[in-house]
Amino acid sequence: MVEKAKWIWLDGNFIPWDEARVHVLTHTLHYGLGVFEGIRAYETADGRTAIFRLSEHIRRLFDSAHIMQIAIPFSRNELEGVCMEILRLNGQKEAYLRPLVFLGAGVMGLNPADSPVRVAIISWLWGAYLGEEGLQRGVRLKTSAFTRHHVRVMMTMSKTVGNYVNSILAKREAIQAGYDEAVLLDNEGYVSEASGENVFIVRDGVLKTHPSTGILPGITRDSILTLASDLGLRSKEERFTLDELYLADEAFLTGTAAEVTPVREVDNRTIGLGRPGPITQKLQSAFFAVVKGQDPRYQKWLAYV
Ligand code: PPE
Repeated sequence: MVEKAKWIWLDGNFIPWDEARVHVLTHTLHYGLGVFEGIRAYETADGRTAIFRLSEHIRRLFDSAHIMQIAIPFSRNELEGVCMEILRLNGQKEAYLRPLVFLGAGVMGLNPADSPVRVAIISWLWGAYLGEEGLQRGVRLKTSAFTRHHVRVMMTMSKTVGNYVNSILAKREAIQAGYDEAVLLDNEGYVSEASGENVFIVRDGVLKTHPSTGILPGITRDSILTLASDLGLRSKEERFTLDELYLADEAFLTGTAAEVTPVREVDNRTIGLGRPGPITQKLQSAFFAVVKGQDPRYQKWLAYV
């Protein structure tokens, strides 16, 4: 269960956590058209709090809404300001921020043109998404029987609420089979993404990840590609097959919630030596140094509260 904080921001006001309720006619509850973000704020080494890549996340929220033809009744600046303010009001040094844009109550049926657009921002403490042990020692993945969204079925660049039913089906299937996380293939059989993360492999020192088409192009994925290049590592944004994943020297997942989580096994095949490899470890520590404000080159990615 999520640990309660004091305040939630809803439609322009901070209200007590327990009062942030919605009507059962809320359109998004019925049909899944809504968009959201996940953003992390970290306590930096000097004791301050910084939100990681805040403007990129809020920009993606607006991009998601644009794709879905939802007009957000606030500006990007306003929502960035709320993300800063909610951490102060809730007294959170570290938190996961969840902006959610949803269609409110009133209209039923599949033309939501007149639905009120509502916006919430919630902040709570979220530890290691795939477990502390997973973050340290690596997780076990299962290939899902469910195919990831095809670009003619869903808009994959939009972080749309309804897109996540496919993720839930895959995640639950993996957990029930005793794995930590699901990896999904696209309709042609290439590795696309995990239920809530992008996937990277490393072979002979070269990184590979799915091109940004047909997946959610993660902000963590982008950060890792930048860090890798600055560390002098070669990366390719190229599709790869499941056998390539099995044969990787190293593999890892990236996401705001999952951060940089090593993969130690896929479908009962050990990846590399079955523990986080040297490049994964290097990128993981580079990532944590950046989010904790210890790398002056990436201060531009931090919005200090
Ligand atoms: N793919 C999917 C499908 C996805 O949901 C995420 C984030 C990513 C890739 C990575 O994107 P980014 O966070 O920008 O690096 N998943 C979010 C939701 C997790 C949840 O369970 O809720 C997240 O990590 O915040």
